[in-house]
Amino acid sequence: MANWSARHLYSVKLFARVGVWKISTKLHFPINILVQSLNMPTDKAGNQLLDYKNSTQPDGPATTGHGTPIAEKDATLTVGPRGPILLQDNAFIEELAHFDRERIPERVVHAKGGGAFGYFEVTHDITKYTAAKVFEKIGKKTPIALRFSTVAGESGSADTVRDPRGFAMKFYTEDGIWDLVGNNTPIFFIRDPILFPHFIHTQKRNPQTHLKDANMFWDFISLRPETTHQTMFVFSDRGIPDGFRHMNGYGSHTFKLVNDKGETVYCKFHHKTDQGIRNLDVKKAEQLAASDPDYGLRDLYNAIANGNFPSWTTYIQVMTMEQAAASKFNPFDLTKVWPQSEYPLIPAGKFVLNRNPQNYFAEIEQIAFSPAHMIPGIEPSPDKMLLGRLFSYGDTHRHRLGPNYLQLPVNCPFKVRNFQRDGPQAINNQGGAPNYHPNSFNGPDNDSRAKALSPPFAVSGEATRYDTGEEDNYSQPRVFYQKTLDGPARERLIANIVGALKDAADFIQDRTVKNFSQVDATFGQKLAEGLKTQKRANL
Ligand code: HDE
Repeated sequence: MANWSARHLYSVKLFARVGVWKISTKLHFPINILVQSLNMPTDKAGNQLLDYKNSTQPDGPATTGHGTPIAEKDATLTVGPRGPILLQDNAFIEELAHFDRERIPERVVHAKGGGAFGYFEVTHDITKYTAAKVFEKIGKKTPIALRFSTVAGESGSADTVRDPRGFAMKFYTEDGIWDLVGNNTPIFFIRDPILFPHFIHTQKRNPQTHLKDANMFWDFISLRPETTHQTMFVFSDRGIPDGFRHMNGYGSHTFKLVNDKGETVYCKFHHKTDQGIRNLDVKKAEQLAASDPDYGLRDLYNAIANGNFPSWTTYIQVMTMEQAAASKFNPFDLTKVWPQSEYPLIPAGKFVLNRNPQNYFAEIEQIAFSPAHMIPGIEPSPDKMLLGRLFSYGDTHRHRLGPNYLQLPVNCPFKVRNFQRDGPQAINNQGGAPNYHPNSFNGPDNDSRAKALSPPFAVSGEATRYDTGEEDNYSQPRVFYQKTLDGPARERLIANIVGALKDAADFIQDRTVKNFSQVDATFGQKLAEGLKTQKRANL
């Protein structure tokens, strides 16, 4: 049994991470020729089944789930041609029973998304900051998975809505899985994780009407002005990226890096798109939402299937412990960026997506990211949002995918040796290895390298609940408004906010305008004017 498990896992992994690359690259050329000769559209996504047919042989008999051939696939077992159906028709019962269980809970946020596979390559030496094996030496390649998503909509919602985009990366390293679960924005709406379920409720449907509700959204935004920076980012041009390939990704949080001497620095991760930033204008995005709501998924699939592999360049920003202690702003506040003039981008590597999923459900729906999946050399910082997330993701996966979600092929690391056993769908149950620690029977033990790369750290302060709502909410948004955006971009920002805020109650509009006025008086004034014009138009 142990051998079977090991072989099974090995072959599944090989299939998932290596084999499919070979299959897909070999096949594109002949399929294109065939598609053209049949006068079919050349869109690879639209031709997926045709490609499948042309690359395979007829598959022999269909079987039941337990692998026995089925005599007649398209008819139930009945008494006479007009029925009734016999209970002994196991093939039929099994088919319906499985169908009844086909859906798993969709992600509570980031439900709509697409993803792909590829590799990360080190291009610059950052070993003076981190001993993480993924950054070990220039030229080193690590297999990766990446899932892109929108945040608020359901699994069937449009890809071209105004929303942050998820940018979740999984690195399959020899030291285990490292997940860098970021967004296309370097900041976030809130800085205390206790507010997250509330903030998300305002993005989702009103519990009575089951409709999106402008009052819920703008009420929360205006009552918690720490949302100002991210709200401005999302209502700027970058709020509707053109697909997933033309946007940057960010680790967003502050992390701690540890080098092989046990020395630590704080760090942020940035991934800049090599395709160039491209955004959709509002009209085009609305049209696409109606005509091709899966625009982002289709674009990604076709680009990769056509050998036009998207890539990104990874940089880090580094802050020493001393700089962090002396910093004027809180370096662990997720609503703030680290100014690049003070903390310049340091190049580290690049990554390429060169394989589409072989099966969406197995590899993308079931992929499970967690900020708690870190590897020696990369540690959490005191960022409260990050610490809140360390709990939430594993918890949601146990609910969505079950307690053994880490044994699914797309999630499993190259090697696991621990004392966890059993539970639903236990695939790698670790054979006869001891299931308790300490033991005298060759069970796994402590790792001195991991210990050295996890040096002790000091914490101090008085424990209480600190409401951080008023911690300098406007100075960075002011820089964004006055320096980052040019005149036309500011006008579009104002028009975009007016277009959404006009649906909220007057008192909420007033409070929101008051907040934005604290960023810049003209900004507030123009918003107020825009809202007035809207009202006049509606009379
Ligand atoms: Fe998430 N988030 N999040 N989030 N998040 C989830 O995990 C959560 C936050 C992000 O493609 C969930 O598997 C909390 C920031 C991405 O599968 C859930 C908090 C950032 C994805 C969850 C945050 C993110 C998720 C839902 C506040 C960017 C999709 C399903 C402390 C830096 C990953 C799931 C994928 C998904 C919780 C805030 C990014 C519920 C509690 C900040 C890209 O666990």
